[in-house]
Amino acid sequence: MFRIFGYLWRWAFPQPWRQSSTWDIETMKKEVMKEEEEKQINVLILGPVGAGKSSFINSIISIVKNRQYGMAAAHGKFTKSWTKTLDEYRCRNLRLFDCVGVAQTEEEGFLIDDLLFLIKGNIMEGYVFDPVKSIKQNGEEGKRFFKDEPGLNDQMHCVIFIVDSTSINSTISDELVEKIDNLQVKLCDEHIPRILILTKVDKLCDMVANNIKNVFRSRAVQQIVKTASEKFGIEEASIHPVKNYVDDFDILNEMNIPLLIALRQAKNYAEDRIEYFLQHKEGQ
Ligand SMILES: Nc1nc2c(ncn2[C@@H]2O[C@H](COP(=O)(O)OP(=O)(O)O)[C@@H](O)[C@H]2O)c(=O)[nH]1
Ligand SMILES: [Mg+2]
Repeated sequence: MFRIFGYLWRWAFPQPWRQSSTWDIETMKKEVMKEEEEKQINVLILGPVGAGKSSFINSIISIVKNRQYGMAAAHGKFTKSWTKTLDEYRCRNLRLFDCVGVAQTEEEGFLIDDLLFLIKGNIMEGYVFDPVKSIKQNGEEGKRFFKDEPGLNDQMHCVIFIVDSTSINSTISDELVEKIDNLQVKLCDEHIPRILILTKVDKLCDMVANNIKNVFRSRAVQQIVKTASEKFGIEEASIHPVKNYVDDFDILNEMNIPLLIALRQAKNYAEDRIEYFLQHKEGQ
């Protein structure tokens, strides 16, 4: 009898598969968005069209402003790349770069070489990316926009891959997985950290749709994180399930926490990267 009751209890109230250190929003906000910070942090947000990149940027800025923000327009109906090149959004000391870069098909998106140059800070603002020719093969135009010795502020300090969680088991293309794979190898060589954000977890299971607080209790979300980890070769601890602000009117603590947990890791990794770069440079 008790055993059945215990089973039902665990079924109704599953233990969290990931312990989040706190659901206390003020502590989280202070940790992630320190007002006094001056060091500039550049984060490149990469992912296919429709993955939720613009919505993620809107969500982060909404949390900081404590009201809805919609400048990083989320164009749900467009299937082709809207963010043709690179859009920059500033949020305190954080610069978030919205970039399609990796796409579902081989023809779309950027060339891996160009992406790497962009991440290392070699490509100057205003350059129009060519889908078939890398900047190095782009003659005079390429030379004009190529910076040989980029400084710390020109570089991306962390890369966030954004993928729609509902695509993991179905529509995600081999090309996209391969492109992210190839890029990861290069990022690793360059000591540039990366994390993966899985959006739209509200569409994965009703328990999360009803209450985002269940995100770390949902077995469906846990399973998707595991599958994504295997698919992309990214450790589970660097994969973050989130629900973006899309049709939500109010800014809510429980919505903010998973988003801030993801951003906190990106910022921490970015700071580690900056430290590494400075130490490495001094050692030269
Ligand atoms: N349900 C749900 N929809 C989302 C979420 N994030 C984005 N979307 C929707 O997915 C579509 C594409 O989002 P968008 O941010 O434009 O993707 P982008 O092309 O990567 O910038 C839009 O219709 C968004 O409203 C999410 O977490 N949950
Ligand atoms: Mg977009």
